[in-house]
Amino acid sequence: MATIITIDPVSRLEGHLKVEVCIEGGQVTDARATGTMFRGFENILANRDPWDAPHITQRICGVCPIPHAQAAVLALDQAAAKSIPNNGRILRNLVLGANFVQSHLLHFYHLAALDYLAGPGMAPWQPHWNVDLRIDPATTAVLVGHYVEALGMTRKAHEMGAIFGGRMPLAPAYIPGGFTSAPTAAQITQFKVYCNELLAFIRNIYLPDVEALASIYEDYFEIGRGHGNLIAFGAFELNANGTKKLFRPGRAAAGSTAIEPVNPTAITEQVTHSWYADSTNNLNPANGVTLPMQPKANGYSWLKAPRYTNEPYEAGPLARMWINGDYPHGISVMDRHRARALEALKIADALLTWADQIVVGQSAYSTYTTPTSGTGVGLTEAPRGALGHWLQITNRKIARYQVITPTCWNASPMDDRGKRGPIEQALVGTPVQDPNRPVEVLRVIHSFDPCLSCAVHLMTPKSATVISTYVPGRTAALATA
Ligand code: NFE
Repeated sequence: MATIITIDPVSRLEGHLKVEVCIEGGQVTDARATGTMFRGFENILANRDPWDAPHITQRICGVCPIPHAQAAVLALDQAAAKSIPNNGRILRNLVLGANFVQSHLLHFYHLAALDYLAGPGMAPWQPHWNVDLRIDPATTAVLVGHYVEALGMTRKAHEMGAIFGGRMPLAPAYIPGGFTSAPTAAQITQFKVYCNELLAFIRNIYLPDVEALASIYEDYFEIGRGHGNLIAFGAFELNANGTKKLFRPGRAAAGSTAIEPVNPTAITEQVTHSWYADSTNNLNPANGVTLPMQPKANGYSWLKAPRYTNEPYEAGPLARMWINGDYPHGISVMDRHRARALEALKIADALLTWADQIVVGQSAYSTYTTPTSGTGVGLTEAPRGALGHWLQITNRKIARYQVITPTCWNASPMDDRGKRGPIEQALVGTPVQDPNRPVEVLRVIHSFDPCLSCAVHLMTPKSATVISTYVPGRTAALATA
C-alpha cells in the first residue's frame, strides 16, 4: 500500500516549499515539489529604468541579493558592450564572495544541521522529531555551541560585505559600469581582518563539523543522487572580459566524465506542470514570458521547469566544485554538504588574495550610458547555483526581464516529457523509517539548500485564492492512498 505524505511548508529553508512524497515498501517512489507562491519580479521590472534592475532584483531574496545584483549589472554591462575597471570587478567579487560565505555557514548550521541533532530543550532546537539521531550527547553539545558561534560568523560575513557594498544584505553599490565604492587602505585591512576570522572558522570548525557529520551519516553518500546532471554558469571574473573565472562555467551530464560548455540558447523553461499559460511553454528566457495561470490542469507549482536541451540539471556548490575539478567524489546528500564547505574555504581564500589587488585611489566605475536598445545576459553563480538574468532594453526602458534562479533548476516540477525536477528525482529511492516523521526526506531536500523566495515570491493578500497557508509547528500531514 502506498502512503502519500505532504510536508507543507518544508521548514528551515527560505520561502515556501511544499513537498509530496509517495512511500511504498519503506522508500520514496515518487515526489512532487511545489513552489507555493508567485514571484512576478519579471513583471515588476517591465517598463522601468534599466538602472533599477540591480536594486529591484536584490529584493527577490534577502539571502542571496548580491548574486542578483551581480547578474543584473553583468546583463546591463553586456547590453551596452561596457567593460568595467579592475577595481569594479574586484569589488563586485569581494561582496559576492562575502555573501557566499555568509550563506554557506547559515545553511549548514542553521538550516541543515537540525536534521541530524536535537539540541537543548528550547527553541530553536525544539520541538524536534526524535528519530535517527546518531550524534552522541557530547558531540551534540559541541555542535550546538558551533551553531551559536556560526550566528556571529554570519553577522561578520555580512559586515565584511557591507564594507564595500555599503549595506548588507541589500547592497546599493552594484551599478552598471562598475561599483560605487572608493576603497581606502583601512577598509581593505578591515575586510582582511574579517576574512581571516571567517577563514579560521571555516577551516577549524565548519569543515571538521561537516566531516564528522559525514562519517556518522555515511549512508547519506548513497542517498539523494537524483538525475546526476550538473550545471554551472561560472562566477568571480578574474580578468576584464570575464574569460577567466574562479569557477568556470560548464556542464557534466550523468554518466559522462566530460565537462561540456554551456550554451545559454539551449536553455528553455517548460510550464506544462507550472501555473503559467501553455502559450509560454518551452521558451528560451531571452524570449521568455511570465503569464500566470492558476489553477491549471496538470499544474502544481509556481516554479517553471528550466531545462538544458530538455534535460533537468542540478545547480549548486557541488556542481561548481565538480565542474572545476575540485570535488570529484560523488553526488549525494553528504557530497552536497562537503562540496559546499570546501567551496566556502576556496572562496574565503580567494577573497584574501583579491582584497590585495584593489588599487587605492583608482576608480571602480567608468561612465555608463544606457543604450537606447539592446540585450544582455547576466550569467553568474549564487550560493545555491547557476543564476541567469536576461534583459532586453527598448527606448531606454526594460522591455523584457527574465530570471532563472538556482532553485528554479533544483526544485522545478516535471517538464513536458514528465521528467522530474532534480529535488523530486533525488527523493526517489530515499528510505523512510517512519512516514509520520520523514526526516530522511527533509535531509535530501535540505542538502540542495533550496530558496523558494528566489524561485517564487509574491502573493496577493486581497486575492480570494489562498495559495499557501503557513501553520506554525505543523508536522507532516499523513494521508493513505
Ligand atoms: Ni534566495 Fe538564491 C541563491 C538565487 S536560490 S537564495 O543562492 O539566485 O534560487
